Amino acid sequence: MNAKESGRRKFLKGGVALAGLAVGGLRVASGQSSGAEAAASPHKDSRTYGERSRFDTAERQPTGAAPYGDTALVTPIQALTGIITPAGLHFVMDHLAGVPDIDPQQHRLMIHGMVDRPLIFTVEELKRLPSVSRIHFLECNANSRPLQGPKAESVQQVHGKTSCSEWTGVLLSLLLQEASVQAGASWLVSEGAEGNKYTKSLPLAKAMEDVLVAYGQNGEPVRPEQGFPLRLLVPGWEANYSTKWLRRIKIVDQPYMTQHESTHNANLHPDGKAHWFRFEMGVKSVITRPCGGQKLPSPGFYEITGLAWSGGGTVRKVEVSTDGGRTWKNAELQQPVHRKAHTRFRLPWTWDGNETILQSRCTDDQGEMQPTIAELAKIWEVSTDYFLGSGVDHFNAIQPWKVNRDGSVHNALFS
Ligand SMILES: Nc1nc2c(c(=O)[nH]1)N[C@H]1C(S)=C(S)[C@@H](COP(=O)(O)O)O[C@H]1N2
Ligand SMILES: [Mo]
Repeated sequence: MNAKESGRRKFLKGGVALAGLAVGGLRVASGQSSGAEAAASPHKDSRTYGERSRFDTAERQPTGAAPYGDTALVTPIQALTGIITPAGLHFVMDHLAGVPDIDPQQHRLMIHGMVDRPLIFTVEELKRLPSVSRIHFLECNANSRPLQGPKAESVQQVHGKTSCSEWTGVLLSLLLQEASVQAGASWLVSEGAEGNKYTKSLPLAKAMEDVLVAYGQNGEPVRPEQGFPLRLLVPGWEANYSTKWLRRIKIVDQPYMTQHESTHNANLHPDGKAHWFRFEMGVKSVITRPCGGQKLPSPGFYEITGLAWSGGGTVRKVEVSTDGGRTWKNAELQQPVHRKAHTRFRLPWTWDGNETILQSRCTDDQGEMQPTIAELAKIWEVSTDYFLGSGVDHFNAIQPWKVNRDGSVHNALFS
């Protein structure tokens, strides 16, 4: 027997002795094995950059609700814990050109237009400047659009166009001060580096408030799908302002109505008028467990949990109803609650086995409360059926999930 083997034997013996000590106290697995000895992971070498377990199967999904047939992948928000979306599960919205393969050494960010000092930065030069890290959600304006058919049961398909990360970068206000913005400037146009030159107009006041030029996401460089090596991060606003693969910012004196934003981001209303620019995302929450498509195995205890957020500020309160809206209880909010960030809420619940409806509603620090679909229809002066149309944006109505006696959970938005 070599030294290694005898060491292993001693260890096994020691293990048996420990199990003996525990008898009577804990429920020990005496005489049983604790499962087969773990085989080596079949993955490629994961020591230099780790991979998740092969038993963890949560994935982004393509969604048929892609507004223009572009790449649209949605986050499995039902599988998330806490408030951070793992980078590999962050939702993805790309218009036409796909993800560019950018060498950060070659990449430049140019700031020009109505400025006294036009500037060009390399990524390394940006990293020398004072940085900030902030936790913020991104949400596509088309998120939560009511769906019909089997997809409507899936919280991922309906509400998965939102994700939340810790973003690190330089405040855009700092770069604009360096460039010295001229009097009369009021907007900027940002441009991405992909083939079709994604462009988007942004009011200068917002740019000076809390917008980031981000190079970091959850402790590592921004992922290629999210805009490597640089993206704009416009907190709380429709994610289409957050230009990925950012390479140019032009300071101007009016919105430019670029080809992309005029054809894709204008929002037609039933009266034939269109909203050209919409900004802040509304106050919203959704229960992610239990949620549509899931099945409760039996009556008994369940923790109800979900996510809440508001483009206008900070989540102050999330109420949960487990009786079809007759009574509401305050859920516990995971601390600290971050501004313009996903906020995790939790409420203990015991299911008695009867049919019921679960729903959550969020109130933010501006006093805005999430509406029911009937209230939203009133505000928009439309019938609730209007929301089944394909052009609906900024839909933030309360999401009811119906629990049937067999434990199955269904989307009850239209019942
Ligand atoms: N360069 C570039 N930036 C872009 C887009 C794009 O197609 N190209 N899509 C926008 C839209 S519509 C959304 S919803 C967000 C999505 O960001 P994500 O893919 O990191 O989730 O990026 C925005 N920024
Ligand atoms: Mo979007």
